[in-house]
Amino acid sequence: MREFKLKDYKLGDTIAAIATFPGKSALGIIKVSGPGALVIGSKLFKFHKKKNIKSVKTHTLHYGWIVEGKESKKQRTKTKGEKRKMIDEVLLSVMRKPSTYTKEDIIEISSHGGIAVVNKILELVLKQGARLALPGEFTYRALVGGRIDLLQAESIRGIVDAKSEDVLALATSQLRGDATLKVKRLKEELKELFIQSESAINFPEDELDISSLKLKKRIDSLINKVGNLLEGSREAEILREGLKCVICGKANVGKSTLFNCLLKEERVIVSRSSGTTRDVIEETINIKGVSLRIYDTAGILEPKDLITKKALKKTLKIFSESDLVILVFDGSRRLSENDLFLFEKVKNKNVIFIINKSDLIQRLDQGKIPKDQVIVKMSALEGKGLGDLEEAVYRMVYKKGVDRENIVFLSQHQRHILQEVGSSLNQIRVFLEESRPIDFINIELKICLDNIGRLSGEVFSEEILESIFSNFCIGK
Ligand SMILES: Nc1nc2c(ncn2[C@@H]2O[C@H](COP(=O)(O)OP(=O)(O)OP(=O)(O)O)[C@@H](O)[C@H]2O)c(=O)[nH]1
Ligand SMILES: [Mg+2]
Repeated sequence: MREFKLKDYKLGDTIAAIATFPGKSALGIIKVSGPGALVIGSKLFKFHKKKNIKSVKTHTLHYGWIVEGKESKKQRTKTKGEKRKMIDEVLLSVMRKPSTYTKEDIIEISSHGGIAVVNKILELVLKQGARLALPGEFTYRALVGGRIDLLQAESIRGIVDAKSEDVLALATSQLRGDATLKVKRLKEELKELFIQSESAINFPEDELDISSLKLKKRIDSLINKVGNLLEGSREAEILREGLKCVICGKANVGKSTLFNCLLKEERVIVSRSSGTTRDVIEETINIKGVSLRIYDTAGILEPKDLITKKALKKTLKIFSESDLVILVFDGSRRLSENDLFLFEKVKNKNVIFIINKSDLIQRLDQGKIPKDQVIVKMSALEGKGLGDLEEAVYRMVYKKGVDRENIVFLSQHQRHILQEVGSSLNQIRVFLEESRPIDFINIELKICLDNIGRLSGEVFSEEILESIFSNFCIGK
């Protein structure tokens, strides 16, 4: 996480950044936002046809050149005779406030994608008075301008980070306001209860039946909703970061062959001798829209030398961090004592048992594999059964029938706040059981409401804003 403070986001400044990936590419985009954006454009951009940036319509695209040396009138006469340097042929977008991403004037210069040219244009923009934008600063301005709330800001990070269509679709629906609406409903329910508790305190003679069974039910339903959102945010995290999936098994069972088979390329060395893989190798694949970070590992048992010992240590580490284990067996061999040890090791894990080498005569006694386990028979060498494995992985991810409705992208801080809301609600539940005075419930409801406000950014919290925006890239 980058270190920065919210106070560094000075709102009056004109900010600029390279919005595209730094490197050789077809296009490079330099974004400028703020009160000085149009003036900077007018100084650096030479329209192909006689036009003036001040009079062009908003949200229009213009062809021309970025030039160096267009100075004030006085300076122009000084340098008379000197030709202005043409830097690059570009397209300029002009977007006037308030209908822009940041709610400020924005120009975007779309140049050729070379590193030198993009940096040169940025340098010229900065020379004209813009300052380099901090991570997430454009989105921060969208937030301050009231164009989006914090949940939407977090979804933008989800969109930028998305490695699969699935994640992208979920993040986009959050940007459209789905999560905002859910949190809003939650807030309304809490507010209603809070108001009721207030009047119960102020007008006890009205005998508002706040401690009734109905109230318990309402609190239970809220606890449930918060729990679902928390679970949904955990799922979102897995989807965003990619599921960690480790391929494990004894030496020579075909782990690396399976790894290559999943990648559909000869990525790692496969050989007849055991102990071929002596390190952990990571690659990312996509199965039906689920991003998987898969790891090929060294044989999990029988380290023969120092290197394999080290490899085993690494394997065990990645094993303990994994979300899913693909445990490979050689179907042409009988199960041994060591295999029973492996069964024990994966007991509390999400695991798919692979009986590999199905193209050979089968000797493995499938009946010995613990009951209710997902078993896939395949030949990694011939690619047979790969579809079944992919299907099993997909089903494993959505095992609990994840309610996609509940998936919500939250920052760590936001998740923490939601947990606080959950514990306040649980506390209220206890108070109700103990038939405590309504004041106790009232206080907890107030805490819940404040926390919900912090979640969407209605209540300002420096800590949350910093935690969200420090995860953004520069230029977003
Ligand atoms: N017949 C057959 N042979 C296979 C299959 N999968 C792997 N093999 C062979 O089994 C041997 C070991 O394969 P690897 O993929 O290197 O096995 P590994 O589990 O990665 O082995 P280590 O890295 O040494 O632990 C190689 O000769 C592979 O060609 C399969 O499905 N069928
Ligand atoms: Mg191997």
